[in-house]
Amino acid sequence: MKNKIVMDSSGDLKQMDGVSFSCVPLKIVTDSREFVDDNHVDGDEMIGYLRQYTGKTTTACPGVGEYLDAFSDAENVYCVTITSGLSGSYNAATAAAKAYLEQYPQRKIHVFDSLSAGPEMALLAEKLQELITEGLDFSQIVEKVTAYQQKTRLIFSLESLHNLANNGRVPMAVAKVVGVLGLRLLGKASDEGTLQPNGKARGEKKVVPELMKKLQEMGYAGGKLRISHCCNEKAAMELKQAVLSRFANADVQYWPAKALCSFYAEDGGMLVGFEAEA
Ligand code: X90
Repeated sequence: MKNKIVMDSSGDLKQMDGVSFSCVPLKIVTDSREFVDDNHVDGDEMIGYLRQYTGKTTTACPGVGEYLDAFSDAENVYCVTITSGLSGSYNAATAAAKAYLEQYPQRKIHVFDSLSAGPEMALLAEKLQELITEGLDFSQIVEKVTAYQQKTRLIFSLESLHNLANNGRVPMAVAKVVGVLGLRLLGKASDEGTLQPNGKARGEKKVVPELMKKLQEMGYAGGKLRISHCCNEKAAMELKQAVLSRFANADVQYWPAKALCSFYAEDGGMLVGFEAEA
């Protein structure tokens, strides 16, 4: 196998066409159950279980061994992880890359710290897929995807930050602001790859118009846009329609978040990755 894309499960992709691809699962762990975020986990069932579960829940990033298994026997590995600002996944992948090169010095591997999550990671994987298919060599691909990453952004709308706060990923004070009177927290991935609140939507109806405003403020001008949603296909569809009515030729897709992003984005949450012009 010549080229392979490896991404952790927070990228919300199950498979990719025309390229070798592996998704390395994170885990959601409760006292009585463990949900491995692979292609078999039933996200809706997990959300249902967690709704009635009152104990402590944590998450775990993939281990070095899991990354090594995913790198497998590829000559060129391109690995994309969730932000190192919120997870140990990037560190595990980097340690695995080091071990891989020690074992196979003639092979090549690059680990991209997405500084993001969900659909922005998917955009990076799609760019890798495109450049691999065009037949570019390893160093050109790394250079182009690194440059591309400067143009991609992530924004989101969250109805609850309970799990983020309980797991120390946002300050409790930020989480407390939401969860009142249908308020949704809007935010973006900061340059450091952490969660940066930047607005509120009062009620579900305001979410799509507010996200449209944010998109345009942040330089979206009709490029690729990807949406992951947690049990909120309605809002994802509405956002797609709103984007297409403003930018008729935009390439917009949406899909359900896998388990890790569903756990943190929670019921109703929506993540939007997009290409910015500026
Ligand atoms: O290593 C682990 O246990 C995983 C920890 C992941 C924590 C954050 C996941 C965020 C998922 C929520 C909103 C988007 C925030 C993105 C900021 C960069 C999605």
